[in-house]
Amino acid sequence: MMARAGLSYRFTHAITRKPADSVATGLRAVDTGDPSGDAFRAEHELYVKALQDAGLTVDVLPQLESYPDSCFVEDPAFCLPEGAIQLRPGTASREGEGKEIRAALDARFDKVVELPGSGYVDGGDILMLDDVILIGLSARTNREGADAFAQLLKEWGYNAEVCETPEGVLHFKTACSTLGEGVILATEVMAKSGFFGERKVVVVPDGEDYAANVIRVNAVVLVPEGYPKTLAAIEAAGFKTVVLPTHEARKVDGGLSCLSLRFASKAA
Ligand code: CIR
Repeated sequence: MMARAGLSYRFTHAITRKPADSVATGLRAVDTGDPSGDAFRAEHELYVKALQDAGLTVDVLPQLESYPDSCFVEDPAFCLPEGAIQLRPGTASREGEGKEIRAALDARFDKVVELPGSGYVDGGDILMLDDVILIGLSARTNREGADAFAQLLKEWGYNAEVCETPEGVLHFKTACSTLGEGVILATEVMAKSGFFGERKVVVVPDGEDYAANVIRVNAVVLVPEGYPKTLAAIEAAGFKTVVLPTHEARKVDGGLSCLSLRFASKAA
């Protein structure tokens, strides 16, 4: 079955959530200091403005103190023009975020379904390419969840493939992104994984792996601040960029993609 074109539509909307003060206790692999709620909210405002400047209507949900990582809205849901899927994040402190984001999905989509079964999928493990949606197994996304999600996507007319996120990488998309026009940005390890077949890959220069997580939003690619070699590589590949600070998000392993759910409304 051929997938519908995944990335050739214009995004019209995004859902975000203001970082809570409790983000200071957010999950992280390595402790490099606690993020500050105030500083994170200031960076978040710039992020929301960049999405608006790219032409999106942005819903900013209120901060949710009971879920320290809840500003990373990419993980509890996945959005397609046909509808949204409420996911089940695969770590105890975040599992309930699916229910928390449900009302925001219902407000924007006629069709919202919950991930079938009892497996786990984090949205950060889902990479949408033009002809296939890749689902990375990780410490957060298990086989049961990935298979159930792939089956659901197939029922909606999309090609889906399950692959292994490389060892030590939090989410599949921590190490790769789509730049648009069929081009992928990936760390060297991810680029060598074989997941991308013959597709064109821009490899993230040495020492800048964090910058593998960028987002293409309509005419521009949003790139994290502080990664000049990656920025130059993306621009050399012909993409227009906007640089944004992610210093607070980074302290709790967050990047640009995890801070929003981007989608095209059905009418667009
Ligand atoms: C977590 O560990 O779940 C958060 N501290 C960071 C989530 C980042 N999300 C993403 O990469 N999709």
